Amino acid sequence: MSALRLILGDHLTHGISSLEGCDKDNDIILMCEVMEEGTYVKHHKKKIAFLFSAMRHFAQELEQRGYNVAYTKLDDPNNAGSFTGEVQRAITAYSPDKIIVTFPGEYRVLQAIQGWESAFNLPVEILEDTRFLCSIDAFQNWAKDRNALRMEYFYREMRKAYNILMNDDKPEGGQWNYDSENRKPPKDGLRVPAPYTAQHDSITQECIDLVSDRFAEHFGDIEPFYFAVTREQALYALDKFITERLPTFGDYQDCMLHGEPWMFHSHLSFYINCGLLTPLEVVEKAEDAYRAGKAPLNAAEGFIRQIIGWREYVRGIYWMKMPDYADENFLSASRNLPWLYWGGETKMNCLRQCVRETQENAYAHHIQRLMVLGNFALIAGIDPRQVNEWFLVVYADAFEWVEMPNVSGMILYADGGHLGSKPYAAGGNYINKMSDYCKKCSYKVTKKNGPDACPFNYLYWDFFARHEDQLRGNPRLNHAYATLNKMNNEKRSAITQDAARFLTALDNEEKV
Ligand code: FAD
Ligand code: DLZ
Ligand code: SF4
Repeated sequence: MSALRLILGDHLTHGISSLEGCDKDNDIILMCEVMEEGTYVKHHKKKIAFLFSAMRHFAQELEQRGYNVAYTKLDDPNNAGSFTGEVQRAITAYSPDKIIVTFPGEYRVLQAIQGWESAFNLPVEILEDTRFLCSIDAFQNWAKDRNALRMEYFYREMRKAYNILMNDDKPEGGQWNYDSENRKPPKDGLRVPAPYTAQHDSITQECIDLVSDRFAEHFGDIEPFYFAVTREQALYALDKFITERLPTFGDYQDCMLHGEPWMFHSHLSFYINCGLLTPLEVVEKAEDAYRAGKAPLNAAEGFIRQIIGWREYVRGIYWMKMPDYADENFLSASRNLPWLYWGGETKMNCLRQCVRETQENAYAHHIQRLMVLGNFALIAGIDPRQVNEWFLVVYADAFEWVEMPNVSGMILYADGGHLGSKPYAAGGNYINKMSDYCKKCSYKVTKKNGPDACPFNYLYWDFFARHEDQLRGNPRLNHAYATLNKMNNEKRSAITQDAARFLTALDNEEKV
């Protein structure tokens, strides 16, 4: 008996379930770089080079551990171009008795895998992805009897189940959540530590050259390239985060500073999502730092909540709601994604900064994704399919299971409130409070109307006015609707006219 064990680009963990019980003498480990995965959406160049290099390094480690690895490089002349084609080729070459694969991170890939049993007339075992702390079934059990799903309650269950930041059966410090302590605005002279920059070896250089050649027209800068591509490097990046950034992670979690793309965030999502790090080990390191007195509770709790709370929660929602999730559009948003998301010129400094940093780094931190890029997409009424595609393309950590709930659920309210209790719409004031972007902007954040007023200000009210029928019944929006309804006709018509003028210019690809 021999098995063909397929390791996908986000399965790069030595303890992955598809390697369990492997017969090193007879089983074949298949890994493949395929054009279909690189182009079904046109991923950022850095994302592709990162994944290819991490895959090649992982394959090398597997070989060193005695596995038989069949690795297809993208430029192999025999490359069949897709997972299905490569599995077919491996079956012809090795005649395995069965195929084993860990549950994939995208519904599209799951569908392809589910077709292999009949296509190849071989048993296919799809194993649980045990790197996640909550299985898909466990999430559905948790969700099934609830009218409304809320991350906070799910998160508490996870804390208890894994005994993380617990004091017997009570939350450490007496509170489950220290979010209110995590919203400090940036103070003058705030010093941000330099981010981890890995040196690249010949394998990474080969991937950079390959991507520059084959994906030349894709969005994004390929160099400089500083991602960790091995577990050893990713562990180093983790340690560096724990010592240098975690202590202030909580305080400045929501801050944005001109020219500071990394802030006090961990920049570990790429490594966790592709498997170089596991979520549990990252969380345990953060808890250890807190227990050793090296990080305050608000920082450790805030960080841990993102991983065992949000990360697991969005995955649960994705698998519970797919495939219909991809088509949801509660607010019937239909505007085309403006060119400025691809680097087109804009006078809005916040958007310009966030897009430029995304282009350079294949990374933007959470508050940039949520409050600038996402908030604008929401209040400008951009088509969820196009917004989802953009977010899947541009970030090196983007896989559909995590990207789609954040986009359709968290920023666009396209699911009508399944993931979050209200749309995350905000005017320019919030961006001004949490960043220094407005100081260098052509628009005036303090002005509410007129050609030089911050567009976020009137688009915000125009959004609530446009969607009054769908949103007014939401108790969390009572305050917003009370304020809107107190506005006199003159004010309301100024908002409508400014929004119409701005959105027409946006649609005409004028520089706004
Ligand atoms: P940190 O701020 O240091 O957070 C620590 C870790 O918590 C992250 O590494 C990540 O694993 C996890 N995390 C934090 N927030 C979330 C969240 N909302 N959902 C899931 N995990 C979370 N994250 C992705 O991994 N891939 C995506 O494609 C992605 N798309 C997003 C799209 C939008 C519109 C928004 C608002 C958020 C998105 N996120 C995504 C979540 C979050 O922005 C990123 O995980 C985070 O910015 C990664 O940077 P970091 O590692 O420095 O995170
Ligand atoms: C994103 C991506 C890219 C660009 N290329 C590959 C690839 O060549 N081979 C591979 O195994 N995976 C790749 N991936 C990740 C997949 O598109 C997909 O997200 C995961 O396989 C889902 O588990
Ligand atoms: Fe962004 Fe408005 Fe501030 Fe300009 S003024 S940076 S558009 S929030």
